[in-house]
Amino acid sequence: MLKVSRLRAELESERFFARWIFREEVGSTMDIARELAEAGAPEGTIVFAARQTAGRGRRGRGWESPEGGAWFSLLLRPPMELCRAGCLSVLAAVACALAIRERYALPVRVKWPNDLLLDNRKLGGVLIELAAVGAHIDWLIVGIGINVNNPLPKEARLPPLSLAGALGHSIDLEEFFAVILRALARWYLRFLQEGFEPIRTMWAELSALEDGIWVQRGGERFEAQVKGLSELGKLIIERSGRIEELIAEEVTLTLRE
Ligand code: BT5
Repeated sequence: MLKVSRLRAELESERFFARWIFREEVGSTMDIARELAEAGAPEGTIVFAARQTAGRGRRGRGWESPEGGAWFSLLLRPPMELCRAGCLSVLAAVACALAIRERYALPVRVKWPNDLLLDNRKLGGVLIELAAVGAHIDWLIVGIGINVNNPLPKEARLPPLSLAGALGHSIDLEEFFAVILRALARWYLRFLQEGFEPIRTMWAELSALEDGIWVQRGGERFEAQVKGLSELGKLIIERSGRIEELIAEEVTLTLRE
């Protein structure tokens, strides 16, 4: 069980987190965060759940969330255009990967747009949901799921892995949250001040997409070479000699063996 008072104490100096909501069990933390966002909750509102009964991933996929893992949603109100939303998914993945690398000395990598990988196994993922007013973001919820001490799904798109599994022992969940949340707050505030460039640079160092990839887009599947990340967080690829940009919502990528 997450000890809420301890987590609060760990993050006392972190002014960014405006409001904390803890639940034992929810359908999805995304739904609660969305209701709060629509009711005008401030940036920095965070919703945690010990377990989710209907956790979700991207594109209608499910997310298994039994007790022992880190399942939460963070409400942001970045004052920017909708076209920059893709940057936030990359920001969240990069911040989590760096935090885990620093604290647990594990070589976590990021797979655009939203996976956290360790030895090509899936440690966690990021899900973004948002609403716009005109061309601007009204609210944006960063949903993060990371396998920590929890049992893993029997079947998954990528072989799953937990931090406890990687380290060979269970870890202190409150400390884990504190490490992750601190990194998210720092990178987000830096993003607001300095833009996407520092994150893009880190992404290039952490990316698991070094070689060729398979791209699944609608009914189409093709091989491509990764060239980098655009200023808007889109993936730049080369396909049969032509440069294209991929939009996160439209594609699923597989690493080429
Ligand atoms: C993701 O989706 O990776 C985004 C996951 C975001 C989950 C968080 S938890 C807090 C917040 N509340 C929510 O309801 N969601 C967010 P995607 O790339 O689409 O991966 C989904 C796929 O991963 C599934 O189809 C499964 O194959 C696999 N999967 C499900 N549960 C998993 C787990 N615990 N660990 C590893 N893989 C899993």
